[in-house]
Amino acid sequence: TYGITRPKGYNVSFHTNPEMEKHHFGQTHPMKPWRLTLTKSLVMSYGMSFAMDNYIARTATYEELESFHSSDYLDYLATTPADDTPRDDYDNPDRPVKFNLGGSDCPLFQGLYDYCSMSAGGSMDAARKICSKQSDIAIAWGGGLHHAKRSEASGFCYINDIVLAILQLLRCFPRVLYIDIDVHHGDGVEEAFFSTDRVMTVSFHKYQPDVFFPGTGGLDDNGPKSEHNPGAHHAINIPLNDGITDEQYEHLFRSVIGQVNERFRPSAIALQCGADSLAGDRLGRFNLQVQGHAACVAFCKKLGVPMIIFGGGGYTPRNVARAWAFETAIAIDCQDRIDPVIPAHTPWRDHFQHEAALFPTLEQILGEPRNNKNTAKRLQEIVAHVGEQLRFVNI
Ligand code: ZL4
Ligand code: CA
Ligand code: ZN
Repeated sequence: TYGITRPKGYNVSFHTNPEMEKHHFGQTHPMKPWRLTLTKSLVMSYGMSFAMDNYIARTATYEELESFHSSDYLDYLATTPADDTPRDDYDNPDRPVKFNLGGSDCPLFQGLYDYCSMSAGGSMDAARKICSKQSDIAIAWGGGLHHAKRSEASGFCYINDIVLAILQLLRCFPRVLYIDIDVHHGDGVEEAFFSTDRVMTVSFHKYQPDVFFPGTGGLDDNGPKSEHNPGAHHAINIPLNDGITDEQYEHLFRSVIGQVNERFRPSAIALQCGADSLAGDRLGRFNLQVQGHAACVAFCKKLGVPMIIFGGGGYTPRNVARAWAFETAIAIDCQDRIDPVIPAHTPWRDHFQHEAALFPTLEQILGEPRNNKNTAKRLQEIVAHVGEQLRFVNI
């Protein structure tokens, strides 16, 4: 092995479900659950499993899903064919699209309900380990599906595992900080906690209404200010442009999250680590390297509060696996001891020999950089606006 040992003084748990990884959204759909298999294969090849508590995620029960979602919606979701149904039994093009289920973004695929309950089960298990203090950091790469609404699927997300996990955390912690570094706006989580001051949401994302999904999350969108809403000013949005670099993003992240931490004093953190903010992502627009993306995880860890780390987007699977494996290393504090050259015995080196020759390390990712359209002036305005919002926040 690589001599990876347990971190001293704290515990990390790793929640996965190999059954979840086998599901398919369809041949050319960008969401590939097997990126979770790649991630786990890298984590195991490095010997990181020895430094964590490893759990096979439970499937969340209907009652658990009902703590956020409506029963109308869940009932319809549950009518999707089980894993073992032959395809032609349900592949009905005339089936109406209800609750946004069945379009090209959120297709009805075989085993969908199981896939959703496994994703949610992993995130809820992670939350329970944090609540019981058995884990200080709990990792659920199969979660992070931030667009799902109470009664609606949206943007490849059907069940909002993050909302379910935060609802668990709220049973034992007074204040939860939600941070979202996926390239898309974390609209479902933001909306779910619009009316409480016990959750603050902060999303960094590409923002260009009518062009880039979902089109919400402007700088001035800070939660409804109507009728003494305690949740007002508790939604922070960091709208960005194409091509943001590691240096800019890291500086912005430190300034924003540093200020938020001082003012809101979270008792737990929920961090969505969507890897579609990396350079070369099939859907993303940013220029982040693994180092820049992972610096966000390292910064949050240093705040010293218990934390759940979720996955999310990420559409260039080998880059996703690199980032999430490196971020797992940060969680167990072995990032300076692992060899950045990906071990020769990982299954993915066998499968992707060509790429392994060109990009043999964890940090090096494939993809052309994009033109940077973020000016220093605009980023300063953003930081200033966050400071103004936070003046309304009193704990
Ligand atoms: C695809 O190739 O912007 C779906 C979706 C399926 C297969 C073949 C069907 C071809 C790109 C995306 C038709 C595809 C038309 N297939 C998709 C407004 C849209 C309507 C749907 O990371 N068309 C919708 C959602 C976003 C839209 C992003 C990010 C999730 C997350 C967390 C969700 N939806 C325009 C697009 C393809 C597809 C190719 C696609 N969909 C790209 N962006 C979207 O935040 C997990
Ligand atoms: Ca985001
Ligand atoms: Zn995304």
